[in-house]
Amino acid sequence: MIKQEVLDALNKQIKLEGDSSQLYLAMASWAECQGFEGTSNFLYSHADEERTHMLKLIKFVNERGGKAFVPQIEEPAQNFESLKDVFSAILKHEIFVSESINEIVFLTLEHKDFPTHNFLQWFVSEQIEEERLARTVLDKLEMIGSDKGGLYLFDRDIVNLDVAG
Ligand code: OFO
Repeated sequence: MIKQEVLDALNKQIKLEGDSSQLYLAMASWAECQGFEGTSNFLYSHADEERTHMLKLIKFVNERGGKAFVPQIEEPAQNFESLKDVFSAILKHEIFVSESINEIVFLTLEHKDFPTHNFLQWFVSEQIEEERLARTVLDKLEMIGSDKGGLYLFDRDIVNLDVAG
């Protein structure tokens, strides 16, 4: 049976993954309205990925004899200055999510909860990938600056960057 403290932390993480999904969804919608079709598709699909992260946690908690808490949907940021602004916010958010995962991993060690520790390794690897992806995209956007042609090509080619699981 899973310890209450670990259960609480996992339920908090469920909410964080749900919030992540909403954030990507709002960014996708913003990008779509700005005419960045490739970027919006990338972000829509990422919103779905975040939802699968949330589901993974919900199922694990329930399988381990806990009760997953399905959180209320929070309103994410809706307006962004630029694509660079979007991806800076993504990187900041993913670093925050990684820290949250790392804290739960630490908690599982304190409680000698090795099954949860083992389960969370997937999230540890996933966060490395998500941060890497956000940094790669951001580096490209830094190079492009406000060059319209560059942004057009970026939006066309971003589909090739979506390698996160
Ligand atoms: Fe769930 O990986 Fe991003 O937040």
